Amino acid sequence: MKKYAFINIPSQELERPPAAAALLGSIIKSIGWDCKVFDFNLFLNDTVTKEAWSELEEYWRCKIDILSSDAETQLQESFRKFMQQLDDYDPQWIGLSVFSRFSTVSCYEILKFIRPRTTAKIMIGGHGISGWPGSLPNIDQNTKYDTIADFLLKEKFIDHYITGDGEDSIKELLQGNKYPGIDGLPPIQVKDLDSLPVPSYTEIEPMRYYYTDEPGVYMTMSKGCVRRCTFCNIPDIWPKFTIRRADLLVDEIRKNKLEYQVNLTHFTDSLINGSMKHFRELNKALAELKEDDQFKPIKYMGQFICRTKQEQTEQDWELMHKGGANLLVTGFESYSERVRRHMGKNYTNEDIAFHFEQSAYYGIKNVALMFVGYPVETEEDHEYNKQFLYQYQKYARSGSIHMVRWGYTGMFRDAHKVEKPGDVEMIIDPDFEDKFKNLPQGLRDIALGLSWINKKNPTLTLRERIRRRIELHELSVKLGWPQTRSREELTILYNIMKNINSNNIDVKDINDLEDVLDFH
Ligand code: B12
Ligand code: SF4
Repeated sequence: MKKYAFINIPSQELERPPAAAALLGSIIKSIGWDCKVFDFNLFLNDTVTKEAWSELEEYWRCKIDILSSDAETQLQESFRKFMQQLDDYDPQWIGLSVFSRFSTVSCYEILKFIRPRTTAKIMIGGHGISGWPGSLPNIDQNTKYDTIADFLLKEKFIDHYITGDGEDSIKELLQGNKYPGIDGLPPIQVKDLDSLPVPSYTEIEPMRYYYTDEPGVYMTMSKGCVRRCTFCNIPDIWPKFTIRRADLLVDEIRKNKLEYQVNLTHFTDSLINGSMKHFRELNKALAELKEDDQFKPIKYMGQFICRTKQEQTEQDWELMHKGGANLLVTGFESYSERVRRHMGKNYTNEDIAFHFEQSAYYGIKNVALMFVGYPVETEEDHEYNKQFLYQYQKYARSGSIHMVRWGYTGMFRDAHKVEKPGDVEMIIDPDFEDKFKNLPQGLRDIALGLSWINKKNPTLTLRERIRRRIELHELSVKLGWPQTRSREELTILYNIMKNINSNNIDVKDINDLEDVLDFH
């Protein structure tokens, strides 16, 4: 029987087992191969000191360009031990899962170690592989490559790569076929979510992870989105909204409870209430399951859209409560209706009030995702965001609003995508390369994403966006709003500002920024 080693790599949360490994592992087995999942992320965490782990996390996230000799030694030692496990398994194929742009540095480091020491064929996949190759540290001559995957293939670190969904393409590649997504062919979405095998956690049991409250697993109910908000890349990645049958989801939830003692399902969907019909069906089936005492603790979380009052009823909220809705990560984006309308989000502030009221009544928590410095945002719109913090402070204090996230201040992969005749005409800073030449390479595409100005709203400079971002941060702290990922975002903004040449920002601004970095 042919053997495949599926390797999960940093940087990824240690909260739950990696979803791609559990799913693709089962898919590989479904074609008659043996597949063993190795979570190198967890392995590394177990084998290096706390200090080295923190430093490595900074390295993966491109905050530092070089490792200290101690961290480097520990990393190499960890690779050596890990290689022993791989050798013991002796696979014909190795696959690395590159979760996001923060996994590309680790991918490169691992390949540098593994490639000369194995005869197995190597493939990579995951969202991170389409990143800009220059974000890898200490690579100079890479402008001739389109993506990290392209660079790694042409420089012979890998034999193949798969972009986009891996469910169908990985089977095709292993069976020697050409298929969309493989080695640069444009990818297509997974064909049928209902016919996929159930993910397996045998080698990555949820109990072994560092969960905050209780063990959980990720689960995909749908891909794509029913909306097309101007700033969002989801419709580009998954042009079609596809959804998996509710009864199959409930079967999997039941199985995860019985086999792995898992109560919490974290849906990976762009939005779990994309289809109200399907969402009602799911909640109804979960509510029935939860009538049995052993399944009572079952609950779920996921990304959610705020809907208008006409699209929902109070009974929907009651049903969600009965079905185990626990945490909704909701993209409200802005408290200015004008800004939201431009984005393509057409609910009113009254609808937001209804959403929070119902959430609070039924004990469902929210994470509010917000967007500071959207290209049409004026000072008046910014004031609305401040008002949001005052108006809903009671929910933030009571825990019904679990956290707020203010984000990076308008970071676009393709700034021209948000253009609309009349009010958005984007200009990318022509001096970008020169201004940011001292920036750590890994932050370059983030900085580039921020280096725009809307010709129709020219006072909204990067500096002004960051000022608003900091103001909202400070007000959130003052009013007792818990925040998520603030440190991460502000440190990156700080690094970017610090490395701008002639940016007209005086030292005081930077010191102020440093002050706010010191928070909970
Ligand atoms: C849940 C989630 C999170 C969670 C959990 C993250 C974790 N596990 O550590 C949280 C909220 C913490 C998070 C954080 C981040 N995330 Co996130 N996240 C997601 C989300 C919603 C689901 C991911 C998931 O588990 N999907 C289900 C599994 C089965 O799919 P998958 O891992 O993508 O794998 C599929 C393919 O990529 C491919 N594949 C994967 N591995 C392999 C390996 C091989 C060999 C092959 C052939 C194929 C293959 O096949 C799989 C099946 O189709 C996605 C969006 C989405 N809907 O997918 C964004 C997403 C992955 N995140 C993204 C980003 C940017 C981030 C952050 C960098 C954000 C930030 N600025 O901090 C961080 C980085 C996290 C980290 N630890 O480094 C981007 C990645 C884009 C990119 N090019 O980098 C996405 C796509 C969102 C987006 N709209 O752009 N994230
Ligand atoms: S609703 Fe959310 S996931 Fe869908 S397009 Fe808008 S921002 Fe993206």
